[in-house]
Amino acid sequence: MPPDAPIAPTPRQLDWQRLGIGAFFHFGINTFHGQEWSDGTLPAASFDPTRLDADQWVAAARAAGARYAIITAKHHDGFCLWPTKTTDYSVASSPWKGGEGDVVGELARACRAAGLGLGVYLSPWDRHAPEYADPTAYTELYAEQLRELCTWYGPLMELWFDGAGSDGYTYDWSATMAVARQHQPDAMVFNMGDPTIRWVGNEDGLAADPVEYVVDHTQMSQYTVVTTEFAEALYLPPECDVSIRRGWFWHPDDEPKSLEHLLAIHYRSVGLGANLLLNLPPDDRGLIPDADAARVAEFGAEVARRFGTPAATAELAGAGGGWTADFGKPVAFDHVRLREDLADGQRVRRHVVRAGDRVLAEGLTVGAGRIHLTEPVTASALTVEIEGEGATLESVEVFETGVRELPRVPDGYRAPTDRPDA
Ligand code: FUL
Repeated sequence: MPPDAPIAPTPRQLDWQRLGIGAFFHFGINTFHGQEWSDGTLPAASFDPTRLDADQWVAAARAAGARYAIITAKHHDGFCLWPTKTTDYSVASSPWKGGEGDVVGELARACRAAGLGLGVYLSPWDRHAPEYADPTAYTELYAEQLRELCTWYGPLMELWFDGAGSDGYTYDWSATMAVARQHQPDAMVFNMGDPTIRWVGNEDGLAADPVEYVVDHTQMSQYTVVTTEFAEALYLPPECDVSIRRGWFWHPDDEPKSLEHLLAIHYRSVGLGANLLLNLPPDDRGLIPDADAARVAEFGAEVARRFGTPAATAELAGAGGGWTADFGKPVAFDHVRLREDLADGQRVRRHVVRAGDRVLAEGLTVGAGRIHLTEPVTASALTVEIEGEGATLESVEVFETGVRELPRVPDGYRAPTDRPDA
């Protein structure tokens, strides 16, 4: 339920929402064993990418339209991709670069060179560390791991805390958050601790209308129905994580999703005002496979073709519920993108877009950016009716793409939160 008074985002949250797309890199000991969740006993000696090239990962991320990248610095198996001093279960014990390598460091450098933000995934659940059996000892270890990550690699824009496997475990989040606050106060915090962004609630990359930025709880994981309730409602915009493949980690017999599927995910995440975090798993050579790199390039190019350059951006006039979007001349289009002014909070509860008397599009959330496919139409102005106390439109743009049908999410991928008509 929306709170009575809108809750405003921080400028950092707004910046993050404007980034739109991020790339996720699941890479680690699992990559070399065809596993998703190994149990912390696989030998560090098996981590040995022959051609690891973080610039190639970043090039794929950029081709996908990503503006930030998040790496599984430590997944549930406890294997660390940086030469941590907290455990010997890390790259330092592997043959890769004679134990002198640092995957997080290489990605940090590549991101910096390409102007991408860097984030780290540090799994709270740790199946290797003996300390995990003792929450007090583990809190210390975990805080120290986060401290290393927060102080060795320059600015981080996101700290990704995955709830999987943690049910029933009591973490001392105050210690962990103190580290984050001290060293990376601007980083977004995903879903646990003192979160500033939240999980969308499925791993299919799909939001559903309405997309609420203000919530009083979040879901923790795909595998349980556990939720975290907050004492008060918080502004927590969602991030839609999904892998380009079935697996989060690379498997030799897996393959990338179709272009249509990826485009459908885009409409259902970015097109609904949520961020998209697209996982691109590097293979056992340490490279994004050619097929995946080619697919994201197609995806990024098609998104740019559709929504890169508007056919027109409207001059807006209005206030309250009734707005006129004037293009100054007749414009042909088949998509419309609306944005609301979020500086004081999310306020639009419902919207209707009309050309004359014809309803072209309607829905609930506008938020950071709402994309509608419309019938092909030529119009010099639109009217936009919005409901919501104090709601203000920021922009109305139209696009001429030649597209007549929304791409479809294949059966078997539809998230439980889907409404049948969404
Ligand atoms: C889940 C994990 O269990 C998966 O392995 C993956 O990391 C995904 C992003 O989050 O909760």
